[in-house]
Amino acid sequence: MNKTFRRSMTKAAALMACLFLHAGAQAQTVLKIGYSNALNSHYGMGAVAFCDAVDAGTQGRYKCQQFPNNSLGGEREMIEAVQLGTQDAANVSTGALGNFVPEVKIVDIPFLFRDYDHARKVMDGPIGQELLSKMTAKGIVGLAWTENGFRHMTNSKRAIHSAEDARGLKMRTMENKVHMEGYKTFGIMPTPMAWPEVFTALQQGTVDGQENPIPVILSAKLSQVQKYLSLTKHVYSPAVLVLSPAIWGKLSEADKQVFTAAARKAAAVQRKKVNDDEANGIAELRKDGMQIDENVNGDSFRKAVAPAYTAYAREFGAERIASIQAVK
Ligand code: EAX
Repeated sequence: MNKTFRRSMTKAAALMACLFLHAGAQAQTVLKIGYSNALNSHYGMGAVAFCDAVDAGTQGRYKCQQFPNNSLGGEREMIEAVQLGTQDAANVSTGALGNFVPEVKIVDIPFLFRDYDHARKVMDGPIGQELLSKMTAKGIVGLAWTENGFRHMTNSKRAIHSAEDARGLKMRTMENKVHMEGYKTFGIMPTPMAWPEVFTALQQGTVDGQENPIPVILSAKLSQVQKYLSLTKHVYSPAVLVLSPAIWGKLSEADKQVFTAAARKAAAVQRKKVNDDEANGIAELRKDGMQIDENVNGDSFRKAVAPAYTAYAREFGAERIASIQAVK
């Protein structure tokens, strides 16, 4: 055998091996999914449910690697990475999302939603669907609204029963203008900060308090650095399962349906965990030493925020706000 012949035989063998491998095992894509809470939190449980359903629905062609606890960065970084396609999926709150998709900011208005039933109905209905579709133009595929929960205030200074008690407290907020405008009417000093920095900031006293849903307060063990919890329920915090357009663009129609259904499954699992944490978390946090006010004077907060609704109406349209409030 001459050299050239031998070389082309080796090439042919390599090609055959390649083709054989392809026929034997389907190509597998591993999706990186990130979020800001622990694997056993509402976010983690939702992400795992999403990935299990995607795996099953695509016969193992798509699997996930979980990146809990801000391991891929804060929510702003994760959204940017999903746009770029350097991260495949994320479960994020709307905290930073409005800076990318201004239309979604409307759902961050304090005291817009009456309760969980109301919020979930709006997010799953035509208004929520329309907001998801607005993300596409910004390079984000919003698969389904998931959930963070109603936000409550914690702090290290004093019990907050009425809005007057909140006056003067320095509180970390998300990087969210709608929240900050609203919270100013409570007399607090809003200090925007990315979530990964919050525990240390509370520990070191850079801020007096923060606000987050029970599942986050539990998962992040904020009871170690905060004495007071008030169930202010001052704003609903939606979350969303987002996918990179780079992945979405590669999916067949059938796979797209699998991914969308998987995200809805994730939302159901996540909301169930929010319900469970709301039901059992208060007792746990009390056991951890927190002093908890379960009967906050909600009217004092609603009254305080009322004037801010003029600005919200100017920004989002009074009719649009009313159409959300009107959902029964
Ligand atoms: O999990 O930044 C925040 O406060 C958000 O609630 C975040 O999702 C925490």
